[in-house]
Amino acid sequence: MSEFITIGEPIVTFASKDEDVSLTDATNFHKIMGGAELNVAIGVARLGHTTEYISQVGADPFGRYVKKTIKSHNVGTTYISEDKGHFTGHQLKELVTQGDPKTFNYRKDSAACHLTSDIIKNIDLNGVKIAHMSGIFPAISDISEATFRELFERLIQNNILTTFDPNLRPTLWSSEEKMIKTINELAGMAEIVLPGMAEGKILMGSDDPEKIADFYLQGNRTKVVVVKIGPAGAYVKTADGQSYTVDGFKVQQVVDTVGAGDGFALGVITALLEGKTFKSAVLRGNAVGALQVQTVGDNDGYPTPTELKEFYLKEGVAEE
Ligand code: KDG
Repeated sequence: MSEFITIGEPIVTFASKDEDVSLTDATNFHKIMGGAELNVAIGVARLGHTTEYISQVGADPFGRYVKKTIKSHNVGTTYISEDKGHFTGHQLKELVTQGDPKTFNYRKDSAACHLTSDIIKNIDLNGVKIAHMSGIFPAISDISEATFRELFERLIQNNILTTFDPNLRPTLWSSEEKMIKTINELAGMAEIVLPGMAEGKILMGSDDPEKIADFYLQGNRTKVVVVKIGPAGAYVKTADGQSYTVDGFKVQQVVDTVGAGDGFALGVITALLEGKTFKSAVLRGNAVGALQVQTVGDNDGYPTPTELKEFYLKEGVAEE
C-alpha cells in the first residue's frame, strides 16, 4: 500500500483562455484536470511519494481522460471505480487577472456522488502514514458523506495521521447550516486542521487566526491547527498552547489562485512524510502554495524535489 491516501471527486475543467471574459461570453477553452484532493495526491506523487486516490468516475470520455491523466501523474488508481449510470464531474473556469476565478460546476448526481461505502472495508491501509480529508467530498451527496465518514472512522481505528482542509464550497451543500455543522464536526476528527481565514469567518464567526485555532483545539483529537493567512503565510497553534507564524513568500505575479490551498496541504504532508519539523512542513506548505499561484492549471505549479530545492535556494531559506 502507499504512504498517502485521499478520497475525492476528480473534476474535468474547461479553463477559459479569454482573459477577464465571463463564462457566458468566453469561447476558447482548454481541458485540464482538477479536484482539490486529487490536486493534493498529484503534488504528493510529484515530490516522490506513493499515493492512492479513492474515487468513482463515469463510463464516459471524461472518466477515461481522468484515469489516464491520474496514471500519468503516478497516482494510484486501484480504488477508482467506474459507474456506468452516471457522468464524470466537470466544470468551467474563468481566466481572471485579479482575484479568484469564478467556476461553474456540472457535478450534481455525478458518478462520484454515487461512490458507496462498500469500497472502504477493502482498502488496504498497511503502510499508509497520512490521509488527507477535505470538506468537498462529504458535500456532494448523502452517499458520499456516509462513505467519507466510514473511511475517516477506519483511519482513526488504524491510528493513521489525518489532515483536514475545510475547502468550503457553499454551492455544493443543501444549506449553510448543514455545511457549518458537518465541516466543524469532521474537522474535529482530524489531528491536523488546515482552515483559511475567510473560512473561519463562516465556520465560527471569526477570521482571527488564534480564535479559529482555539475553536478546533477544544476538541480532543485535534493536535495542531494551521490557519492559512494568505500572502502573509500561516499561523500555527498546537494543543499544548504553542503558537507561531511562518512567513509566506513574495510572489511577483499571481496568475491563478486555484490549487494554492491544496498546494499548502501537500507541502505540509510531504514534509511530515519525510520526517521534517512541523515548522519546516508549514514552510514547505507556503512554498508550494506560492509556486502554484504562478501557473494557470489547478496543479501545474507543484514542484518536483529539484524544483523545490531550487526555489528554497533562490529564496535563501532551508528546511530543518
Ligand atoms: O482546490 C482546487 C479545486 O477547487 C479545483 O481543482 C476543482 O473546484 C474544484 C473542486 O471543487 O474540487
